[in-house]
Amino acid sequence: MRETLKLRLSRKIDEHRPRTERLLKEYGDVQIDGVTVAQVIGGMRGIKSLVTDISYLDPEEGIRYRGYTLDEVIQNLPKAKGAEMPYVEGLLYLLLTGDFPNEEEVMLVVEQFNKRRIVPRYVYNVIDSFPTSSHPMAIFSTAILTLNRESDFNREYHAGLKKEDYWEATYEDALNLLAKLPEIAAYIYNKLYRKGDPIQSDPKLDMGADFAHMMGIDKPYDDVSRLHFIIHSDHESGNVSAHTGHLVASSLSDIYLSISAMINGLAGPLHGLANQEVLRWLQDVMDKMDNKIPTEDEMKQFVWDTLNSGQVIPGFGHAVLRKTDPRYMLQREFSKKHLPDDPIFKYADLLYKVVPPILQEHGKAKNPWPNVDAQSGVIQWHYGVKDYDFYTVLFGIGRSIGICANIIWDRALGYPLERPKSVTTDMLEKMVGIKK
Ligand code: NMX
Ligand code: MLT
Repeated sequence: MRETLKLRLSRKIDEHRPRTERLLKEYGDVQIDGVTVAQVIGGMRGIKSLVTDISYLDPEEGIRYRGYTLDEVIQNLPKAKGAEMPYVEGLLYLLLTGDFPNEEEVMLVVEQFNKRRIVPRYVYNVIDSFPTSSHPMAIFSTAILTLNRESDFNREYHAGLKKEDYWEATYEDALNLLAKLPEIAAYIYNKLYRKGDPIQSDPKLDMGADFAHMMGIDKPYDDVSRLHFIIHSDHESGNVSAHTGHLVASSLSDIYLSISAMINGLAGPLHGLANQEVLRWLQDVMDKMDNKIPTEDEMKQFVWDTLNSGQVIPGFGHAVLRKTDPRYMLQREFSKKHLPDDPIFKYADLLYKVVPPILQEHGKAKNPWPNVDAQSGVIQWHYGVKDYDFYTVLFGIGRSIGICANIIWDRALGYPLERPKSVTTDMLEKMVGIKK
C-alpha cells in the first residue's frame, strides 16, 4: 500500500505521544538547567527551555535535521532527473516524519502541493495595493496574513475540534500555505522588480523548479532555489523566527497568523535580513572600488571602517554557532563550482578571509565566523536577482517549511500556551543581594 505523508506522520505521532506524556508525568520535576542574571537580561541565550525533534544546532558542528547533517540530507533525499539538489517536498517529508522518502513518496507530496497551489484573487489584490516602495517582507507577511480566512483549523476549532485532532487541521493549513508561498513570492518580485506580466505557475513542476520558472530564470536556478529553501528551513527552535512562529501558534492562532508573525521577526537585520545587508555592504564597497576587486588590505580597511563606525559586519557572528556555518560552506562549495569567476563571489571570498581575524582582534563577537547570510545573496546576485531587498523573502519561504513542521508537532504533542515569567529589576537586585 502507498503510505501518504499524512498517514506516516499520524503513525509517528501515535508512537511519540507516550514519550512526551511519560517525561511530563514521571519526570516533570527533574531540573535540566539553571538560569543566570546575565541570561535573563541577555536575551535568554543558552537557556534550555524549548523542545523540538525536528532539528538540533550543535555550536561546533552546525545544524542537523532529524539527526542528519545537511550533506546527508542533500545526498539522501530523492532528486528530479538531472537535478543536483533534492526535491524540497522531500525535505518536508523528512522534517515531519524523520524518514527519508522514496521517489514515489516524494511525488505524492509534489502532487499534494500542486493541488493546493492556486492563490486566491484577493491576495493578489492586497499585494497590488501596496506602494512599490514597500519592503517585500512587509508585503509577504501581509499576503500570508490575508489568507487567514482560509484556515481549516479555525473553522474546525470553532465547530468543536478535539485537542488530539488539532494537528490534522494544522497539517492541512500548513500544506495549503506552503504550496502557495513560491507563487506569492514570485508575484511580489514581479510587481516590485521584474515588472512584466506575472508568469503563471506550472503544475508539472516541483516547488524549486516552479519557483525558478515563475521568476523567469533558467537552470540551474531551479537547483539554486531547492538548495536555498532546504538549507534555510530550520535552525532548531530558539531563533527569532522559529520561536515567534511557535509562540504565536501556542495561543492556537492558525498557521497563517503564525507564519506571518515569524516573517516579521525574520525581517530584522540581526536575523534573516542580514542577507540583504551583506549585499548592500558589498555593493557599497564595489561602488567605492569602482567595481575593481580590492586588495586584502583595502578590504580590511572597509571592515574596520564599518566596525569603527559602530556597526556590525553583516553575515558574521552567531548567537549559538561557534564555527563557520555549514550552510555557508555548502553555498560556498556551490559557488566555487558554478560561479568561481564572478567578481561578487571574489568579493565575498575575500571577506571570508579577512573578517574572522579582524573580529577576533576587535574582541567583541563571540563567534567571528561567517553565517548562512554571508553567501546566499552572492548566488542570487549571480543568477540575476540583484534586488537584494528580496533576499529575505527567499529565506522566508524556506523557513516556513521548518516552522510549519514544528507547529504541526507542537499541536500533535499538545504543547501548551507559552507563557514564561518575568521579574522586575528591583526583584533581580534583591535576588542577588544588592538591595534588601
Ligand atoms: N560584527 C560586529 N560586531 C559583532 C558581530 C559582527 N558581525 N557579531 C557580534 N558582534 C558584537 C555584538 O554586537 C555585541 O556587541 P555589544 O557587546 O556592543 O552589544 C558583541 O559582539 C557580543 O555579541 P555576541 O554575543 O557575539 O552575539 P549575539 O548572540 O548577541 O548576536 C548576532 C548574534 C548574529 C545578532 C550577531 O553576531 C550579529 O549582529 N551579526 C551580524 C548580523 C548577522 O549576520 N545576522 C544574521 C544571523 C544569522 N541569521 O540568519 O539569523
Ligand atoms: C537562523 O537560521 O535562524 C539563524 O542562523 C539564527 C539562529 O539560529 O539564531
